[in-house]
Amino acid sequence: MKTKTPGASIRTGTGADDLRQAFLDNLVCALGRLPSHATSHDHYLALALTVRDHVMERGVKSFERGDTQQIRRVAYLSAEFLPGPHLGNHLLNLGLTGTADKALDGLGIDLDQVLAQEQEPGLGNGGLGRLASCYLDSLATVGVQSVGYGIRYEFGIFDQTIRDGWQVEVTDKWLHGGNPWEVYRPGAVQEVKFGGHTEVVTDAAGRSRVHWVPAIVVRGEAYDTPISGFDSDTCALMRLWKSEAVESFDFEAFNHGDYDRAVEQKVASENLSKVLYPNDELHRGKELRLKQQYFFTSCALQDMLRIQSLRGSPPDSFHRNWAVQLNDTHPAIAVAELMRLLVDVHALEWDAAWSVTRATLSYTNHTLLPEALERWPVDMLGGLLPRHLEIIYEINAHFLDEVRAAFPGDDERLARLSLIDESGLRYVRMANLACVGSQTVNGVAELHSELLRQTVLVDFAALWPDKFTNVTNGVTPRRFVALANPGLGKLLTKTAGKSWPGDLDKLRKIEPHTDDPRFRSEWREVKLSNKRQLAALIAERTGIEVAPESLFDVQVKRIHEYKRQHLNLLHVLTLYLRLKRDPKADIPARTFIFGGKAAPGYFLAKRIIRLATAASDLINNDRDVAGRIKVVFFPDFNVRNAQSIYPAADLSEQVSLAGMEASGTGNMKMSLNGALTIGTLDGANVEIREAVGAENFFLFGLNAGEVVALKRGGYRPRDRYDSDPLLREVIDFIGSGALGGDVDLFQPLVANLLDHDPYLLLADYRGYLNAQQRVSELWMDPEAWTRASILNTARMGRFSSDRSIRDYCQRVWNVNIKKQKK
Ligand code: B1H
Repeated sequence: MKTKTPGASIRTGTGADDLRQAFLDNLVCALGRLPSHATSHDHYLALALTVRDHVMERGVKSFERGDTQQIRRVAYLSAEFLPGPHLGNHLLNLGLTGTADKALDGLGIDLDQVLAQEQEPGLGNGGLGRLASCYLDSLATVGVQSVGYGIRYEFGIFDQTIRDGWQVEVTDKWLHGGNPWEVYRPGAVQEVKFGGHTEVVTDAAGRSRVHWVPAIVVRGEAYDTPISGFDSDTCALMRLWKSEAVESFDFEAFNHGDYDRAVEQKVASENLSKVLYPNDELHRGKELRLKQQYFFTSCALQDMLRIQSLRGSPPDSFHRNWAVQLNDTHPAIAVAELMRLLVDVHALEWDAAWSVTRATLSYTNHTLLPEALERWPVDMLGGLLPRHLEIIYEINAHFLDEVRAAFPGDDERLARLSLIDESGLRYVRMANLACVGSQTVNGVAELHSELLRQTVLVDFAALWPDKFTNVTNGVTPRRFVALANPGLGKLLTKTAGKSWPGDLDKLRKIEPHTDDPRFRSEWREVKLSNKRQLAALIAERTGIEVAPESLFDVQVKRIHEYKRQHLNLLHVLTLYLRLKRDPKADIPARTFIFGGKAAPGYFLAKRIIRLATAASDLINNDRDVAGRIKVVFFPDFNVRNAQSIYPAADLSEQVSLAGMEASGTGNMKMSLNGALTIGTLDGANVEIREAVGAENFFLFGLNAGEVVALKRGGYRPRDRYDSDPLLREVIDFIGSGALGGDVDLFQPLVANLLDHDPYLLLADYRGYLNAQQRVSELWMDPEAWTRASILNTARMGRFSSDRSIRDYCQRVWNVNIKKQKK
């Protein structure tokens, strides 16, 4: 930390010759491959190492600046990150795409083929993990010093294949070909304790301290991946922790011939970072998951304290050096862990430590779904983290005193606010812990933040109204427009100038061109070309031929009942039945594209996939509807595939039941790429509609208030079925066995809809059909459609994740950002 980095570097020249030479050096010296024998994968590794040098150089220099200036850094604690393939994105950010192309071309190597070699790190389930990665991208871009802390899962989210129409999970092996982006940090190793008991001891100063005697200690090893910013000299760091045994071997057991026991402990320790839990928005209460959460949170906080001390700052000013954001409650144990580190390890008084903790941490809530709210049995948490349970009890005692003072005699409120749920088996409520220990609490879209204050966190909002704020999610326009949709990018640059990727409000500049026929036709040409490319990919992956000129109607996201992919399928099958009845019906050609993974244990979600593939088989092979409708289930929806799908979407399906989707971010990505949305007043749809204009958005369905009222009034889905012949026909069709397979295949879905329908599909069915009719009508007027498409892109500037990060800096982190670039 004391020696300065040299001003000039040796290997990071930015000409094509420099790049080519560095590439060859890496191929031969780092990888030991002769150029004449190298494979495309070797080329990828060599180019990645070359580009990493450039990114690292920026990273090191920006961290050094942060140290000398003693600025407040942001630590984003997240159990998930979904960065997507790095190479193309770095080239874009560094402005080196053309140079790399030229450098490789001189060696007869095709850059696209090289880019295709990268295995993406699937270290997340969906939106929450992707958001974390968009935020690191934007932190680097706007010039905020930051570290994203998480887990280096050996196996990330499974790869999805479709066999006989069913989802089959295949183990993700992202590390098998080697990972050129990460750098192991031997200096940043941490120890993490589990189990055991606590003792009160007297320290050298004669002060009583709690000493935790663990049963097990695990090593956390840091792996750094630099995240570049767009046209920025700042670089973010993604620091992921891998668990290892402290002692790689129990030699005593080994020497006594007990080989199994000798490796047992090692295996158990390594298991902590072995695999990502693939449940999106479902808390299952598994002990290994709690261990994972504590493991990475503890490593992160200890690492921050280590850096703090290297900077020469005392622990009681921790909050001046670090703003720590909790990405949902997955790292919420940080509240107790930071207290433990400050009080037990760094000898701060309780009250001082509490002030520091509260001034450091902030909490983002990402869901209102009750099944996602994390709570841990007191016994489990106490067994694993005995000291933390003591600390949680003490925090709770202080906190409940405060509540009693504010609301004397209100025991019910006290019970609701308590960190411990005592209504039956006792649980620690992680959202309550996060609220109490945080400076600021936010939701991820205006509606969601409002509903948070009115429902899940209503008692906290009454107690501390000023703690609550909103930061609407955003997405990075670098990856999701410039990189994913270069055709559109070129047109935008030609029309709005080249600064739009770093200043997305500039997209407004295309609005005056909306009525220019030439611009419109260029716009259509870009979309059509993206659709042709997607059609080719669909043919390659599924064997299905689709017409690029048809309306591409897209729903890609995790499969979940609340997201209502089955409502979309009700529409698909309704159209099919209509075409069978009336072959001349004036319905424009459509291609319905579905994609998304179901949690492996989520029975109904898997049936929804099966319904989509059954509809696909039936419809695509029925000559009566040939040229009219097609249905595709695109397997293995991940970041790479998303980059091919979003740019080709005409219609973006955002049809969750109002009040259920906290924000959504796919909605933003598609609208930015010129898709029109059909959607409910849910999550960020509300703000997207406001931004793009109600006339450029197909709204339908109950709003959140109506949903509550309908449920309260005793909703009876069967009444809807009985009174609506079209609905009856389509549901009967699904239940009839006509879709192929076993007659009972879809009974569970049908029964669920008729007897429960928890997400009110039958209530929204008619409204949805009507909105789809409006979609078809507008599509038949290509000029009007194009106009609406252009306006979507032009008005989506505020959904750049750069804006979200600026909001966080101002409303949450109290961090200054460098002046916006011109
Ligand atoms: C979101 C999750 C989530 N909300 C638990 N909650 C998980 C919860 O593995 N787990 O235990 C994993 C994920 N993910 C999503 O966050 C919301 O549903 C979206 O609406 C939102 O856009 C996204 C980012 O804020």
